[in-house]
Amino acid sequence: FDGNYFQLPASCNYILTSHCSASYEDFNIQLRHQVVNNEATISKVTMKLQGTVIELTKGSLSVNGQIVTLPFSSSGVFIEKMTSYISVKAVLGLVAMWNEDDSFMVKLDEKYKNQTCGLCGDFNGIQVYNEFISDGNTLSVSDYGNLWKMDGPTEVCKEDTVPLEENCGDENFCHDIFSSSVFNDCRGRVSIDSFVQVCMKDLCHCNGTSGSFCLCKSIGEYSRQCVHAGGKPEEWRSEYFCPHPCPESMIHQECGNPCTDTCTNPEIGQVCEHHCIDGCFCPPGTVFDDIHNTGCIPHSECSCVLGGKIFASGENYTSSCRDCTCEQGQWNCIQKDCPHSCSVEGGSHITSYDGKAYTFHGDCTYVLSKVCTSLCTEFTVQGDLVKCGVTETETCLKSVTLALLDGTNVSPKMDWKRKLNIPLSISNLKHFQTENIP
Ligand SMILES: [Ca+2]
Repeated sequence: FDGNYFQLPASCNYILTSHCSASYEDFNIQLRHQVVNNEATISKVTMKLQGTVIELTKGSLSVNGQIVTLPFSSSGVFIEKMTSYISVKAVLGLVAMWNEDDSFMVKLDEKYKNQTCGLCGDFNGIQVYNEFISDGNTLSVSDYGNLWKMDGPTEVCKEDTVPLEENCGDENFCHDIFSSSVFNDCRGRVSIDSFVQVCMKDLCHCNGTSGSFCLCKSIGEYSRQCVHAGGKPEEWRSEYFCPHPCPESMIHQECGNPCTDTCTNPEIGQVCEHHCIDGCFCPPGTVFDDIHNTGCIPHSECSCVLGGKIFASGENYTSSCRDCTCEQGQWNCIQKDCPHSCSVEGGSHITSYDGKAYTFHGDCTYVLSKVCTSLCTEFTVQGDLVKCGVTETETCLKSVTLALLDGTNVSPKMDWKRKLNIPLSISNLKHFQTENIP
């Protein structure tokens, strides 16, 4: 938290940070290192956030022992997958991000200043106090690491015996790397001193070659810290220098928008509240195809989904009420004239034009339907509901009256059944006795 950069090459489980100066521990974050194919990675992160236990491993996530899928939200904890990172937010004032590989970041609210311990230090604003210099004593990195090692119940983890204090590189060479013009915007935001020290140690692992490989992790971390401090490093990776592989159709960026525009959410990047992050992103002008999950495509090629079926861009579907075309992942619809019906059944069961069914026991003449929007009423349908049994709830539709504006005859033999369909094509004023209505 205080800006010190150091290197701890070990495959143990460590307390990264915990809330240790209060009687109740708001948070405790532990992470386990692992070396896979000579590459250091983080294999597991365990977070206790106000009693909620979150366990993150590559490709799997559990909360209080239950496997969950993302996005997840419960008990003041919100976990989501963003471009290249899994983000865990806790209302207590903590945001953590893991790239499911070698980078884990935790950002704490100011209220925890001077109240934390673990590898991240005491958050007192002073770089080496009380981490590597405490009560007048100086601690080596491995001593400091040992302080925060947390073995599992049946585990005795030994740190690798790498000569931590050895320097192999030239200080000026390392200084030049972090002072390079691609990091101009980082100057004054992140101190390069501790990065230069680690760089000199890194060079012990370069096997005397001029290859840049052994420095990529440190330069990558400097770049991330710069972004975290509000800077914008230029793209310093290339095909030949610390290349960062990305899935096909994606590109690597040091400072990209973590909220990915997708086919179903094409403008989320514009309302993103997170600062930029490094990782693989869709190139400008494209969005992530979250329908086929195949990569980045131009927005115009996005498919649409309806009732679980996928429609390609430009495909149509037609229903009784509208004609729709899939355009840029959205349905563009033209409304059609669309007949709906309203019915009275059994003398008391009414179903409205919009499908709402209800029961009403009347004993009077009622307006079943009329035009309300124009001054001249084009039609009115009235129904006489009367009691027709021994109990209050036995009612019948005794007669229906259709009142229209002009005087064309309507056949009384017209099959009314129990439904009246609109729009009506008759224009008349007529009264029916509804013998044929039960
Ligand atoms: Ca400190």
